[in-house]
Amino acid sequence: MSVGVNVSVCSYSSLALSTKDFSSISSSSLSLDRNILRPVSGRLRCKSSGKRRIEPILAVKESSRVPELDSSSEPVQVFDGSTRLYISYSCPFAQRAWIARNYKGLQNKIELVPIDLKNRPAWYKEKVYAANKVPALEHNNRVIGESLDLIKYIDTNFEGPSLTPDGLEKQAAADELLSYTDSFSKAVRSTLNGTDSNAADATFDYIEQALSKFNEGPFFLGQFTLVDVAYAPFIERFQLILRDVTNVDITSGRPNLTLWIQEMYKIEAFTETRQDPKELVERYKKRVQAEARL
Ligand SMILES: N[C@@H](CCC(=O)N[C@@H](CS)C(=O)NCC(=O)O)C(=O)O
Repeated sequence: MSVGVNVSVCSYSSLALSTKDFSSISSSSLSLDRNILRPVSGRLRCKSSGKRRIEPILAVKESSRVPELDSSSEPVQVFDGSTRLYISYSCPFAQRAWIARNYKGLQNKIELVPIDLKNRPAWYKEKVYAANKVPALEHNNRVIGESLDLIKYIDTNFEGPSLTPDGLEKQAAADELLSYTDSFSKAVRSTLNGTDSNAADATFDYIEQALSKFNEGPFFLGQFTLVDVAYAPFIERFQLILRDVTNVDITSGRPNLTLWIQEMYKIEAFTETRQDPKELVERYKKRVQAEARL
């Protein structure tokens, strides 16, 4: 396979879902999601079937998302008592924190501040987050980063439905799965960049197995938790990219993963944060091509 090196999974805004995804979204979530999801027509190529077919697509109303701040934007009034979540619409790590904030119903408590990473405001590094990355949360006169820490922080320091699993056994399983997230991404990337053709398959087998452990619900620990939040942005991207680039359907022969994906697409806190799949894949390919030219 000749798809290049240094694979990352960031992409850009707007949202579209394939027929399969579309069918799994409840009508209630669509009607509630009025600012984000609007049906439009479009095409999505599905290489796994080898055919080009017309599929309905749901797209984000671009104007409904707050524009990203760039180098020309005025600095925000940092530490003025507001709570702000700095994200990029394209960043899967930031998406984790965004999902947690949405799920807990904190839309009015935590302001979303999207940053244009390609044309970052200088004040972001100087005044907000010295690491100069997203996500970052400004809360109680300090700034916290690192997505896995942040989703735990949001869960424990704010009101709303808990994302922490019940009981010691599930908490131990959560710790194990959260510590596996980097290995998971690394494995998929090594298949995408051609260094290990079997790694993605093996890591998705691990995920399938993990999803079978607690069977009182479709999520990793039965109930919806931080673990689902941590994996969702990555599984979403990898499903699309692997299908398009390697012609592999990660759900094939994996019923637990199939169900998990279907159920995730019923969670508005997640669907509100999704990117346009077609655009996501196109940007991925462009980036890989650019990296290959270096
Ligand atoms: N380990 C960090 C990774 C965050 C990260 O790499 N974010 C990317 C965007 S997806 C970023 O801000 N990159 C900017 C840069 O590295 O300069 C986390 O989990 O939050």
